[in-house]
Amino acid sequence: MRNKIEKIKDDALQELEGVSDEDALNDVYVRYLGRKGVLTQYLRGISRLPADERPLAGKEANRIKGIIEGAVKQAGEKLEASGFDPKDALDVSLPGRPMERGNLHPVTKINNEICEIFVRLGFDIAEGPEVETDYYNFEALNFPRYHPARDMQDTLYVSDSIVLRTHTSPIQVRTMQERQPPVRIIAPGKVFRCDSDITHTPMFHQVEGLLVDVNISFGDLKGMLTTFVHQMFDKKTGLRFRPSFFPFTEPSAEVDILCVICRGKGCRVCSHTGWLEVLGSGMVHPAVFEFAGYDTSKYTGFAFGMGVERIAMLKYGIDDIRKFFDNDLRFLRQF
Ligand code: 2U9
Repeated sequence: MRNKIEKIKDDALQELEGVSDEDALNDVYVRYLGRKGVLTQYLRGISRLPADERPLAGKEANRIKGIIEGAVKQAGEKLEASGFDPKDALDVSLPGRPMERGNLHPVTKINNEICEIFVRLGFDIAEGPEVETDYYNFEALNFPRYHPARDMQDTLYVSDSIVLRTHTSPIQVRTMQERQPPVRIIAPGKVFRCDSDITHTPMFHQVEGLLVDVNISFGDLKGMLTTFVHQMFDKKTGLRFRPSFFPFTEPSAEVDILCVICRGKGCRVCSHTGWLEVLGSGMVHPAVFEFAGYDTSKYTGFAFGMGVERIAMLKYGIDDIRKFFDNDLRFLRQF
């Protein structure tokens, strides 16, 4: 009996030595001194001993109970004094997490590249509001009242006469209203259209350009845009001007480059035509000059427009425009 009670005491004291938080201390207390604890059971067993052994065994057991209770109390005081709980541990000597280095969004990069090329060619950058009136977005650009582009299916209307701009052309209209030629500006910015699939998003970015002066010809337009394509892609990139139609330019032409994937042989990317459309252009329609109050007998000019995401897709070989807007860092980190 005596050996047994000594062992209970030694075990309890050893366990109390290793206690490092309040939960562990409570656990030791319950296992030794609780209602079903080892020592409590031992005390109950004394009543089954022969009558002459009971007084000594009881005395000894109570002495050990006092020792364990004292040790529990001491361990509790020690924990409280240290105020330390390993769960809250903070190792201030650990090195900090390295700062991640960010990078520009691919659309911002291509937008900057386009703008830099035209700034080097002598263009100024102009800006304007994203919420526009029907007048600046359509009327002053010679869109007939019932032109399909004005339809709700393409245009995001704020009210009957207020729209989210569908192109950055209103910037050029506002600039022409403010100043007389010579004008040589590019207009970058967000535009909005009610459209969504692998090549269209409801918001995308455009860079448009306008050059107005005396004696400006279609030859000037071709020279300027050929220089742009050679600087943006590659000096050897073949290009062609294909007749097109826009209400605000006449004549109009779309510019295609030789497919960047198959170099003209024909593949899935260029729909087996060998060519990829990169931008639209044309000589400014006299009606647009009339709206701006420019003398059409004196001035001519050319304009052009391109989708920034489309140029980025062609340059980086991306097949789905929506990847630019998913904000997936695994995609964005590649640029
Ligand atoms: C004024 C006069 C003329 C801007 C132009 C285009 C041709 C054109 C498209 C390219 C792809 C839009 O993003 S896109 O869908 N743009 O093809 N834009 S000429 O002409 C102007 C602009 C303003 C006062």
